[in-house]
Amino acid sequence: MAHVFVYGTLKRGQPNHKVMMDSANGHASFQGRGLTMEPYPLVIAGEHNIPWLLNLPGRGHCVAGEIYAVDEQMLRFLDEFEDCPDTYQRTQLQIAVLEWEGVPSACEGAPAAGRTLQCFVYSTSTYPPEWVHLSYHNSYDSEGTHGLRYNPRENR
Ligand code: PCA
Repeated sequence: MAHVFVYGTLKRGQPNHKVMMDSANGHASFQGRGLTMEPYPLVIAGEHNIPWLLNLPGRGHCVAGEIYAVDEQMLRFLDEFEDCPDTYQRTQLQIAVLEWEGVPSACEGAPAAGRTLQCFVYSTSTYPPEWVHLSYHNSYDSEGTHGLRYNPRENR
């Protein structure tokens, strides 16, 4: 079992959330909401308006997202889905827990709101340099006021 922090299209209500809920891909269970401990640039880029966390700690904002407990099968599926390591790279980040719905904090090793947790995250170090000059978001919503509508994979 591993923890994955998702900040983009994999979140609830976002265009790719369904792949995490499909048991054919493995198992993922929502644990809570979190925030990156360090600021990172979260940009929406490219012709398909895809969200990217640029692996440039110290710039941008602390980014909000969701924490999932996933099994090995789901982790492998997500690696493939995110074209890791060619497009996104999966690294570990320290995440501050904002709200926790997972096992109660009385249970050994379970975090509570206000605690931090190491999570896998799909970010990128292999982006075009001009992306650094895009607007930095602190939370992603494909329908946000930025107007950069995500182009779903099935439409490409
Ligand atoms: N999917 C992954 C990375 C960016 C994206 O759209 C996520 O939601 O965290």
